[in-house]
Amino acid sequence: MNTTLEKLMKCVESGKINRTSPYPPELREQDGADELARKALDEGTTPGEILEGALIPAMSAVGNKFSRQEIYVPQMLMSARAMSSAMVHLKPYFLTGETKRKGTVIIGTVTGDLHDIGKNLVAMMIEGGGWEVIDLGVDAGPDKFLKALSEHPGAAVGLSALLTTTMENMKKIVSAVREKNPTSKILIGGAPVTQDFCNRIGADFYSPDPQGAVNYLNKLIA
Ligand code: B1M
Repeated sequence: MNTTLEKLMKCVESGKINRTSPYPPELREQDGADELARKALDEGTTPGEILEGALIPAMSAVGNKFSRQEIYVPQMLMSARAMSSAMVHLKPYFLTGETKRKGTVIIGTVTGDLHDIGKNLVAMMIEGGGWEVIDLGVDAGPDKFLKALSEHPGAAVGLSALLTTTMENMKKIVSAVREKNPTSKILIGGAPVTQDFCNRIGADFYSPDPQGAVNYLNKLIA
């Protein structure tokens, strides 16, 4: 692996977004994920190599640390932001189809629910895992998911809910998706959601944290 990718990986893991980011102190006034992703491209590293060689392993390490409760939400958010600042440079190559992603995931917080901090984290971790993410935002109901699925046939669907009242709305979305797109996999999460609830509404997978969602998606294409 070349040194630019090693530095990029370290910046994403430690949440250093760009040169002006003060954290971590030992990297102060050095390039961050933003500048290093640009540099790697200028050196001739392909977007796929940058994703596979730096961003995915860094986000995977961060996700696993979070699952083991070795780091907290703010640290994971900083890493996700660093990853996003690198992704800005890679996105044009994905949009032209020059570089392929693993697949597409349509994600949203369900009908009636405005909580999006956890959903955004999950979306960023999935993107960092090499997937294209279509984010429907908050208060997303069956119609929005079906419309997005018609534009991205075969995509997986991710549902998030934070309220015991709105988690019940997941069932309607699961039924609508099953009826029109029976092959689409549906994963769910959010603080009040449980494995029992997942079984009850007929979703395919429940994850309590972002890395579990990424691992599940990766297994689908393994
Ligand atoms: Co609200 N709120 N809130 N709130 N809020 C809770 C959820 C609550 C537990 C607070 C409480 O009473 N103790 C409570 C719910 C009670 C219940 O239903 N059992 C509650 C309530 C009642 C409400 C309102 C009804 C309050 C009111 O107006 N009376 C109202 C509802 C508005 C609505 O949605 N219609 C409301 C509003 C708000 C704010 C707008 C003020 C704000 C949201 C801001 C935003 O999201 N942009 C807010 C917040 C911030 C919270 C708390 C404090 C924090 C939620 C959060 O962001 N957690 C929360 C109390 C708490 O949790 N301490 C609370 C951090 C986030 C990283 O975790 O979202 O769980 P989380 O996501 C995790 C996992 O769950 C998982 O991965 C993430 C990272 O680990 N995950 C997935 C999430 N989605 C996943 C999807 C997956 C896989 C994993 O696959 C697809």
